[in-house]
Amino acid sequence: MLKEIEISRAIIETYMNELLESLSLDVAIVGAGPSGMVAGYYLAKNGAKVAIFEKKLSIGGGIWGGAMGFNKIVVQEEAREILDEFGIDYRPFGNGLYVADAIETATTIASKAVKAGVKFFNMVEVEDLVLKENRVAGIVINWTPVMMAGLHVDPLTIEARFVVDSTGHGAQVSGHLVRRGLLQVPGEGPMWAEKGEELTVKHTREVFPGLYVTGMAANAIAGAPRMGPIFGGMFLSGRKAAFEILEKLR
Ligand code: 48F
Repeated sequence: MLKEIEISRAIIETYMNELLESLSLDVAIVGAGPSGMVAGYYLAKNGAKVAIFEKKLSIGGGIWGGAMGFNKIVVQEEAREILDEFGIDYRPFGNGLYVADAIETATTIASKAVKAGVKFFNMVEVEDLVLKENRVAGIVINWTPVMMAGLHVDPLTIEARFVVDSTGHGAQVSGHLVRRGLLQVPGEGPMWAEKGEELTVKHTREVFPGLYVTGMAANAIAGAPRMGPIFGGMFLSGRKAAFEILEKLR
């Protein structure tokens, strides 16, 4: 017999156990876009305890819509090996460019990240950082609907050895240090695809003790150009952050 409260119990117990298990992490990634999910995948695959917090209901960030809703993405030669790592199909388009399906890309990266051990918490917004002795030591979380409704509800806290700001164009998590005068975020520059792609990987780094930036957030912090719907830099940025953090965790 199907009992409604048993269905409820199954969900509540399982979710709460995962949340409890994630109160103390090696790495808390904020934002389930391409750079955050790729970082999570490589971290978890190599033994780190990692969770991704995403404020929207859907994960995938800017992947789904390709460009202007045309749901294809472009990846350059340098990042093709990451499509291969995930087993995402692509088609050569000449000039060192490859085209992949946005839906396959988002779902495959998400699925491989979950299978590697990443815990996803969607509909959870990171509203602040934990800062102790001049080091980022965790994140402050709340339900997205609470934030949207502007309700006066106190948040919860997750402890992490490293936090990764993968929040995209707005570099929202780094913004919490900006408003305390601890960091500067000039914002991304206008479109220049080649430079933007190169710089997003270069600027992937620990911008404050305990805080890494990836993807478009890295360019926003450096005032570097946006690049539009080419995604190789996002993948390479996520992988770079993962391996640097893994090194530091050791
Ligand atoms: O924007 P997004 O896809 O970040 P990315 O990894 O990739 C950028 C590309 O999609 C694209 C591009 C390609 O060339 O330029 O734009 O840098 O994903 C960022 C995710 O972070 C979530 C947001 O909803 C999105 O899914 N996010 C933003 N702020 C918060 C957050 C927050 N405070 N808490 C939780 N999630």
